[in-house]
Amino acid sequence: DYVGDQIDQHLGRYSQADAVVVGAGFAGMYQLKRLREMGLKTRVIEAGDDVGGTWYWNRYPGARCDIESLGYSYGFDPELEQDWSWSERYATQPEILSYAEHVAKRYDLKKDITFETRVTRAVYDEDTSRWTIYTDTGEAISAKYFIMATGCLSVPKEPDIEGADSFKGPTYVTGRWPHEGVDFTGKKVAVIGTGSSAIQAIPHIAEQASQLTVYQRTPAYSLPAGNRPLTNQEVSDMKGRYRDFREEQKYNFAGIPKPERALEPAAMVPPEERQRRLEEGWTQGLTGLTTKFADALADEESNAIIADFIRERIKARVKDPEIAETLTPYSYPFGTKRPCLDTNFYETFNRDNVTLVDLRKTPMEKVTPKGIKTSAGEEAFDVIVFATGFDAMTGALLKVDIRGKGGTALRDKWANGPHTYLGIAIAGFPNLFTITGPSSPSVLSNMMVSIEQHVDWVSDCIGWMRGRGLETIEPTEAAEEEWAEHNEAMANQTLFPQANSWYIGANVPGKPRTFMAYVAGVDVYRIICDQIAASGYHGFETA
Ligand code: FAD
Ligand code: N01
Repeated sequence: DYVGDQIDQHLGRYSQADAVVVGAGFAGMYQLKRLREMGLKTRVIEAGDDVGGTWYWNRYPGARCDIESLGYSYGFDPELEQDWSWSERYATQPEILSYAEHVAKRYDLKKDITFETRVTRAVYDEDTSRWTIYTDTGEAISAKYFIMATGCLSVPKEPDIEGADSFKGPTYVTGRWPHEGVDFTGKKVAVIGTGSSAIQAIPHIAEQASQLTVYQRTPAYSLPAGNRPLTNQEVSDMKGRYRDFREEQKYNFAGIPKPERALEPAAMVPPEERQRRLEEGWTQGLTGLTTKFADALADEESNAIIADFIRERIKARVKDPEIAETLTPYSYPFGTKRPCLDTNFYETFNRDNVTLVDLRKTPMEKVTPKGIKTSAGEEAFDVIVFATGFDAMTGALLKVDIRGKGGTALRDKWANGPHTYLGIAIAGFPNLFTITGPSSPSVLSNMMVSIEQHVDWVSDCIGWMRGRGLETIEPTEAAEEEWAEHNEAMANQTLFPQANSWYIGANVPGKPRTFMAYVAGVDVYRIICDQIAASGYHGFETA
């Protein structure tokens, strides 16, 4: 590395910036805008060849948002929200990507973004209090502030199925879908997985493929999306009250103001009223059912009322009772893995060209050159689609070799699971900030709301430091430890730890199991973050 550095210096591939931001998804784009407005020379480095992050990479058929589009958008500029109009209740991936393009153009962001470039390594120098950030194109950038806006769900999980590379036909990963699309017409297709991505893609693939076989390990709880075009009236009503709505988003549990969370636990709600609430919640999207009882995610009996209701509805959507039973989830409480919204997912299994394989009964053995082998035998396919998820929360952070004070590797520090202060900063890694990092509410919320809150907090913190002539900021070990304990205590008051979810790293073999999101809500979390800033950054050390 030393020799490489010397060569780079000699060739002049060292550059200077005030801040380097990694990632040009919604987090990196807004971070660039904020820092640039503060007068910082900012470079954004992005692996893809355009902006949009998640919505750039996940181009699989049926990909769309499951937070209502009027709320899944930036709130930082009252003019931006007036000059963009969403067309459907839940926006498609292409529409969200064109929104990202629109934002990039409006604020002229691309001039400071270097595309098709991956950050591979970052080293903190205690003598200069600066980071050197290295890229796979041989550039090294020296910067005072180093911001990882690399996404919670941006690194597809490495295939953990034996022989995954041996298949002779084409394979596709939902999170790295080809830009030109895939034509499944006349093909015999296998889809592995039944998480959110698979649930969106399967109905579309089934319409094209001659034969589709779905390999399911754990059934999901999925609710009907009830997607539809938005009326002009709905759009203009929201435009009339957007400013109020943005405030409601900020001080709501999940950044989704409607429906409001009930205050009573299920036990206090009479049976008829329970039923009324469940039926109402069924049509109200992602948080429709979890908001119906105050203890929906904390009490097993309360949760079971909701789960039973969903199970009945799933069974009513599938004609063959055996297939219906296989698709019905029992092994974990509702909401402890991220719930899904679907359009015709369950009905797809009523089609003659679709088969469901229950991997709990006939476990996956391997992928072969011809197809897939389970304990029941081998099946040949033309195409395999891996909808097997992501190395979530820590994947993108740990892919970069980040070295803090004393040369400590972040990978070593996090060997037993990620420790951060507020999900934003890490002891021993001064001036490094993580947008929606582990131990922040991030993935349990409307991420646009969480992203904006983090970017604003980080930008304000940098502004505060500059105003005082401070060079560095980092959390104390004690503050980090206290935050970790608080996180764990909060998670343990809920049912979340009961599921083998990606929230706890259970989906990636060998990954340490810790609950990686802050469960107390974005409203509570925002207040904590604001109070910490107002106190002069309690829990941080500055120099
Ligand atoms: P990303 O959009 O993931 O952007 C991170 C960027 O960093 C990527 O472009 C990546 O290429 C780049 N990057 C990473 N590492 C490096 C590196 N080392 N060098 C250079 N570049 C790098 N959230 C919701 O709230 N509602 C939804 O409905 C919703 N739907 C989703 C659907 C899908 C299919 C997925 C995968 C996620 C969904 N999410 C949803 C979560 C979504 O990730 C966030 O809403 C949001 O888009 C994240 O933005 P981000 O900028 O933080 O990260
Ligand atoms: O990934 P997942 P995803 N053998 O991890 C199965 C967001 N998102 O890409 O549960 C066999 O949820 C795995 O089975 P199991 C959202 O936050 C949102 O679908 O591990 N099967 C599971 O069924 C979401 O939660 C939207 O037993 C294997 C599936 O693959 C997150 O992204 C759309 C396997 C993976 O499901 C991730 O969703 C898409 C193996 N070896 C994504 N390995 C919206 O709608 C994994 N599986 C907004």
